[in-house]
Amino acid sequence: MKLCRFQTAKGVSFGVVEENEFYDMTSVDAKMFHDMESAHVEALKQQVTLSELVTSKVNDASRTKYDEKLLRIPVVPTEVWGAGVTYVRSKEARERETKMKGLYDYVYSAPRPEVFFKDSGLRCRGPGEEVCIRSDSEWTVPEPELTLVLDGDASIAGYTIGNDVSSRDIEGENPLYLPQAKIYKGSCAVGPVVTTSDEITNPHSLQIEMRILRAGTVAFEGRVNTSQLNRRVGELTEFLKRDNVLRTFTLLMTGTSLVPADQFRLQDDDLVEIEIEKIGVLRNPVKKL
Ligand code: DO4
Ligand code: MG
Repeated sequence: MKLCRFQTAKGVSFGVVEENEFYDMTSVDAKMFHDMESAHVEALKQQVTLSELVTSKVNDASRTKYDEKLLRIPVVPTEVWGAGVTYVRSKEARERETKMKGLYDYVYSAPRPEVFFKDSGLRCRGPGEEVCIRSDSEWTVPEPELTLVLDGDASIAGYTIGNDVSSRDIEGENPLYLPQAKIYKGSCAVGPVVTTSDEITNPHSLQIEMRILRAGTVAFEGRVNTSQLNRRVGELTEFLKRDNVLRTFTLLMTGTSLVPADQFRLQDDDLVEIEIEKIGVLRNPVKKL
C-alpha cells in the first residue's frame, strides 16, 4: 500500500495512492486518519497493522484523480538520520575527495556503521519542493537513498525515497565538517509516498535510478540495486536504536551508491529525479542559495 499526503481544497489529507487515484482517508475520519502517525496509533490500539486498518476503511474514502503536483511530504519527519559509506562506490568517492585518507576505508568494513544525524524535519523538503546548494559550496551532489520509515522501536513500518544532498568539497576538506556538508536549508528531500513494509518483502533487491536534468537534457543518469548494499537494513536500525530514543516515524537513509563523476556539480535549476522500484519517483528542482 502506498500512503501519502496530498493537497485538497480543504487542506492536506492523508491518503492512499492506487491506480491513478487518491483515496482520501482523512475524509473517512479526520481524527483517526489525520496523518500516518494518528493512523498508526489507532492500528496499535486495534492490534492490526497500518495496512489492515487503512484497507478496512478505504472503500469509504472519497476519491480524486491522482496528480503528482498535489503530493506533499508523506510524513512530516521529526528526525532524519543517515547511514554512510554503505556501498563501495560511496567509499571510493569519499576516499578520493578527502585529505584524511583511510577513514572511509575503515568505516566501510568496520563492525560499527557510520550513522549520522541529518535533520529535525526543519530542512527537509517534499515532492516538487526545492533542494538546495549551499552558498559556500562549489561541489554539491544529490544522494539517492532507500529510506526506512521506522517505528519508535526501530521496526520498519515502510519505505520511502530520500535525497541526502551533500557538499562534497566541505566534507572533503575535513570530515569534522560533515554536519555543515549535510545539514542546511533544503539539504534533504523525502517522498513521494511511503510504501508499507508488507509490500516490500526484500529491501535488498530494489532498483534505484537517478536522473539529473539540466535545461531539458540528461546531465547525469545512473542505476544501482540495493543488493549491493554492504550492510543489512536490520544492522543499520540496530545501531541507530542502541541506547537511543526514537520517535515514531524516524527516517533512516541507507546510504548512496549513485555518485556522479568527480567533475559533476549540481547547478541552480537542475531537476533531480530519483526512482525506486515499488515506491515511485521523487522529483525536486535545485536552487543555489
Ligand atoms: O561520510 C559521509 C556520509 C556518507 C553518505 O552520506 C553516504 O554514503 O550516503
Ligand atoms: Mg548519504
